[in-house]
Amino acid sequence: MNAVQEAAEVVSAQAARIVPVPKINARDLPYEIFLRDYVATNRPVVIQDAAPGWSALKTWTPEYFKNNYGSQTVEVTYGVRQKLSDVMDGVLASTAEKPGPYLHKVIIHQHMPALLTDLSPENTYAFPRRYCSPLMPKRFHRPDGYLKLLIGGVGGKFPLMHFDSDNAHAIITEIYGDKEFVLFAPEDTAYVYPHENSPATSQIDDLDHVDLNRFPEFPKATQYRVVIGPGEAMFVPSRWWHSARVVTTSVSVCTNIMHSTNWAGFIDISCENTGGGIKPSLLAKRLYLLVAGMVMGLVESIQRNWPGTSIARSLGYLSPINPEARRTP
Ligand SMILES: O=C(O)CCC(=O)C(=O)O
Repeated sequence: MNAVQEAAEVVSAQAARIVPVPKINARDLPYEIFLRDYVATNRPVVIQDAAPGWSALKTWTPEYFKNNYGSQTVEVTYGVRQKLSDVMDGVLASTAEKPGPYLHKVIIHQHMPALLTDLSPENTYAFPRRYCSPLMPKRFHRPDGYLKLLIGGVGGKFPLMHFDSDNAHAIITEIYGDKEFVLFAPEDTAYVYPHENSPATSQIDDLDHVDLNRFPEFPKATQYRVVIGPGEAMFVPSRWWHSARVVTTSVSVCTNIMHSTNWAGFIDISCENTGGGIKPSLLAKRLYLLVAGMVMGLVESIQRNWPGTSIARSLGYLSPINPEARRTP
């Protein structure tokens, strides 16, 4: 193929259908409507002004992290550990041509718990939170919500296009700067070329320069693109492929949502029988998860239908549908 043909191939890759992700202000998107129209239908949306009470929106700048956490050594990306002041220098020097580091391995409650007060009250759209439930099997139990800190400079990006494990939905709330998301629906999985031995990650790592010799079907995929800014939360439904790229130096947080809409898929994944044959332990696990899911579903509907009652308050911690329920002992 000559250079002209190559250029034409890149253009045709970029010409794949691009659809904007809807943005809706939180005042026009009550939580129940969010659940009904986006979570239950597994469609992406950006919620504007999703966490208006967060003081982080005023204080979390790159300088803030450098000044307050600069001496802390953190895991930046897979297996790479560095002092945060060095990471922040790299982030601030990052350019589209020479992207710096992208921090995505810091779990806030574990590594920088003092930051949690800046994220209070919690983003109400980041619920229900079955991960917090004591009924969740130990391996998946995340009492804190597993809130991740994400920081990158211009051109920096989350290292992989992927979908989240456990059939989880994700919600990423931007605090400082702007970040672009590109999403692909689960129906387009074949067109984004999952790795054979890692089926939740794509072989395509640069969406603007897709090699059509290797990935000829890519133009058949529909790209859902959106840039989010401070206060905006990107809802990524379960099994949706997503990649994130920094537009202007960016700080955000990310967590997962698990409830009735993605529970059946979670059971299938966590009880997958890779070896063949009947495995009684897997059948028992499946049965446990089915019953636990029913109990949590009941608790969620009690909280929805009788909010504020003592039964909703005393059971809410089994599957909190909002931050208040989570705090109930
Ligand atoms: O960097 C981002 O905003 C995406 C984060 C993400 O997809 C993840 O942590 O799984």
